[in-house]
Amino acid sequence: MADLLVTGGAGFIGSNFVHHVVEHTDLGVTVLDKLTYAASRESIDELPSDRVELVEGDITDATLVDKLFSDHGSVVHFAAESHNDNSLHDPSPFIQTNIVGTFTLLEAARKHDVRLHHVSTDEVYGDLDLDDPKRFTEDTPYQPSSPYSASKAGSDHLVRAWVRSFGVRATISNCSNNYGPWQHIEKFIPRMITNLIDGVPPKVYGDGLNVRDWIHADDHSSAVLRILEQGRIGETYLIGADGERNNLQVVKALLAAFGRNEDDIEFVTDRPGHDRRYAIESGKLRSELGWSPRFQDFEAGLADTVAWYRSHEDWWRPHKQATEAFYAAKGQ
Ligand code: NAD
Ligand code: TDX
Repeated sequence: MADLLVTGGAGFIGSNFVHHVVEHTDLGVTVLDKLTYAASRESIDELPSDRVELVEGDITDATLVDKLFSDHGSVVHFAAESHNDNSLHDPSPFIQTNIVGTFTLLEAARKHDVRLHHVSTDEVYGDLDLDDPKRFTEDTPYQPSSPYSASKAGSDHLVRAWVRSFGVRATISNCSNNYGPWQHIEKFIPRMITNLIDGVPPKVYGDGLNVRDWIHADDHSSAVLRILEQGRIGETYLIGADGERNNLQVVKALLAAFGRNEDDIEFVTDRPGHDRRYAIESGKLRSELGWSPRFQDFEAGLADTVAWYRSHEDWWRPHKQATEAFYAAKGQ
């Protein structure tokens, strides 16, 4: 019996988390993943087979979930539809996976008294104004803007209700924007890096002044592991690494890394309902659980990420054309 079940462990952050667990603990891991377009077997293929097992399946499959929960003491739940632009195009899989899927896991956690950590996003809090000195805290009211963030907010509410009504042993974390290896090229940073590799200008939505609070996926992983091991049941922890940058700053850093003119940017159609700014105050996690991020220098982490995409072209190249066709149809 493996110790830990990780849903979505073949996706971007889930696979980084599985690597982190293999490197920093003795735990055995079962990955439950539907292997959607966003997943990649390659991301976990090279991990030792006596430590990591992949089960291909859907978190909305109650029979499969029940069986896996009867065999595992702890679950970390990453599986989700994760891309805002896709949720504006077709919200349906977001409701199914993010809400019905989380419900399915909660029912199994209740039945088998399994410890569950639910991975969520800062987008549940809506957005902040650019000149607002405030950052999100665990007490910020929920005000999601997109079908994606609304579905994640719904899943968070379900987890809290199952803790309070049924005594499920769960914790929640809400993290800011991640970057690092294995991120699908539909997302901002890998899309811009792979454009630049192809000699195509970065495509920035709207005026490019939208702010995201960047954290390396390995720091997100160390925080989740810490919460799983030491977090208080029923509590929510915000995860962030003080990485606020606007999109133009990120793109200019990438242009510099490629030795290109910093004005070589294409401004494209804005995202409907585009959140202006996210910013995380992670004091509770740091003071209560003693966590701190390892990647303190965003520009250095970005340079590592550029190098990773340069050396993993075989992995992303087959998806580039279809990804760009999706955006081109929307003027992006
Ligand atoms: P991702 O899209 O890269 O990976 C999601 C994974 O879930 C994929 O492997 C996919 O196959 C799997 N999956 C999807 N539907 C499934 C289903 N029905 N059953 C089983 N597996 C399914 O996403 P990500 O960026 O790695 O995000 C992981 C989690 O972290 C999500 O819950 C997301 O909301 C949260 N999060 C992401 C970020 C970010 O910046 N990417 C920030 C904060 C929180
Ligand atoms: O081509 C682009 N051009 C652009 O300007 C893309 C793809 C994005 N953007 C902008 C939109 C956002 O302001 O870049 C910013 C980041 O965009 P995404 O990578 O799509 O991330 P975001 O919408 O902020 O959501 C991410 O962080 C929170 C993850 O995708 C979510 O899963 C997570 O919950």
